[in-house]
Amino acid sequence: MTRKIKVAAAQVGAVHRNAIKQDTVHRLINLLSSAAEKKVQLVVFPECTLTTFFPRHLFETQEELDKYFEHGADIAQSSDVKPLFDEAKRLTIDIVLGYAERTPEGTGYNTSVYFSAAAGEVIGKYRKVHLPGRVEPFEDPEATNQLEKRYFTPGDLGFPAFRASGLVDDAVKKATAKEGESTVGRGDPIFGMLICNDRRWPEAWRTYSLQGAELLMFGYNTGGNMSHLWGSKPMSPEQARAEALFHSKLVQTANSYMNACFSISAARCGLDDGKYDLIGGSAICSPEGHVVAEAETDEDELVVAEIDLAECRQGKEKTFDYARHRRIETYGLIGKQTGVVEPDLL
Ligand code: CDT
Repeated sequence: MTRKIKVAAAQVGAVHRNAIKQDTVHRLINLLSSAAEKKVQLVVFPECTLTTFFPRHLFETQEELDKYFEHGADIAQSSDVKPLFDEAKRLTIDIVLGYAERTPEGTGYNTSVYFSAAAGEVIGKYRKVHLPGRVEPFEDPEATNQLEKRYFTPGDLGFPAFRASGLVDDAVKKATAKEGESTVGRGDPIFGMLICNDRRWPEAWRTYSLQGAELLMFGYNTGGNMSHLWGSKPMSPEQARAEALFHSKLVQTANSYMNACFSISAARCGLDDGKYDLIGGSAICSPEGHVVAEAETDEDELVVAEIDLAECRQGKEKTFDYARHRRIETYGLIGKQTGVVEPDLL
């Protein structure tokens, strides 16, 4: 049995602070057109795709900050972004889009939605749980800030896996399932979304794979030289960038393997405003931990692969057959302790 889908990461290069949102959306539509030419069924766009990565800036007024957020309950109806969703529907391509969400109640979230072309609407929503950086900017004026803890509230939706229809042939549905026959690995594909820093947290991946996730998708904005945040080990900007790329690939390949799922990562990259370096490295990984396709540039680029979700079965049924091998009676600390508590001193 095969469960093949043609998927793509839509990597997006520099988006400057003064970029006009409609122009950026136009770039995304161009990427979608290339995807259609290649018969891609699912495209993943980056974190906060629609603007520059604004948490690096300190804004004086709420009005200035709010220009970077999408307002209203349904992103697919937001006037600036609707053309992208309309085009996705017209081309019958599902999309994942990351954006800054301001709810009608005024809360700010770093959000991704899943738009299903078959359903003609958003069927999945995820709000970033792990917000990196700080509330207050650094005193050093040379430092690049990461003010996500200032501008966003941690996601309140958990890690909700969901199924999307219209992507694989012969998916077993509730109505067609035969009584007594296992439907595991035969229904519509099971998906999950993460956002950037979440990809570094194994608990997030595991919560999805416990729901049978076959494909995890995430966008990211990862600085090439964030020495103020990453640590103090002396490194050249080139070494720091190489290290950031290495860790990005490491967490994606390792977690794909340990959770027996495919993954797609999509970078916002390039030099925003000619000076803020973001790594590229968008990639599609297999459940055995291999990179099957990856970006070659730090610009707008479509990274395409045909993946067969049936390949998840090996890991899910052998090494990582959770029902047979997990020992939850020993993992209690994970659910009840946040920080580190060391053993008593000798
Ligand atoms: N956007 C985001 O989450 N970026 C962080 C880097 C900043 S913390 C040094 C990431 O984990 O890639």
